[in-house]
Amino acid sequence: MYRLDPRRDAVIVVDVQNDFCPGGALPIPEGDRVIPPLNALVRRGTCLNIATRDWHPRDHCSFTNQGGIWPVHCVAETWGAEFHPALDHSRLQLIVSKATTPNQEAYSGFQGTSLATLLRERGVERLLIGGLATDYCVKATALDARQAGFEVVVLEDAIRGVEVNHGDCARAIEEMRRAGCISFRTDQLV
Ligand code: VGL
Ligand code: ZN
Repeated sequence: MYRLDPRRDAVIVVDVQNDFCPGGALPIPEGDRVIPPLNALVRRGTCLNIATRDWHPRDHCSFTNQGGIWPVHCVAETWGAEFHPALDHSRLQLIVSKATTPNQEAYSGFQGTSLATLLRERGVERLLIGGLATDYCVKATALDARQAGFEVVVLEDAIRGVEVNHGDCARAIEEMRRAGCISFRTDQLV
């Protein structure tokens, strides 16, 4: 069991957007399976609920048509960039958009945003992180959170990965663990 502390905990829902779920432009296998456990957690209302979103311009450098490695995805103000309709976004108190300029990639919710400052202003010390994708934005956000001095709990039943290469998710989880992240299932949180 792992006890939540409303005074110092925040949930970060990473990139639960249409394009990363089945039917989207960059679908992550079982991407939508992260939604039920994340909804259950944000609906408790115990912690500050934050979401990040990938929010790219049309000509973002990560797109293959610009020389990048990903298909066009999460273009700001389009369906693909919207939160998945099953995600209870009415419970989200802060939304952080990232990778919003053409020439910069940002997998981490901390990169080029004011997330660290926002968290410190609210007295947050510990982050419960779930969402998409384990081997990209979840990993980058968790590692940056550790660098910024936050405790990190990775929600192991509420993450899914792209797995471009076999073993990427396992390696990402190991990297997060080595950086001091711990992991729990959402049903272990009390
Ligand atoms: C992501 C690939 C490209 C992610 C974002 O949210 O993990 N992955 N852009
Ligand atoms: Zn992206």
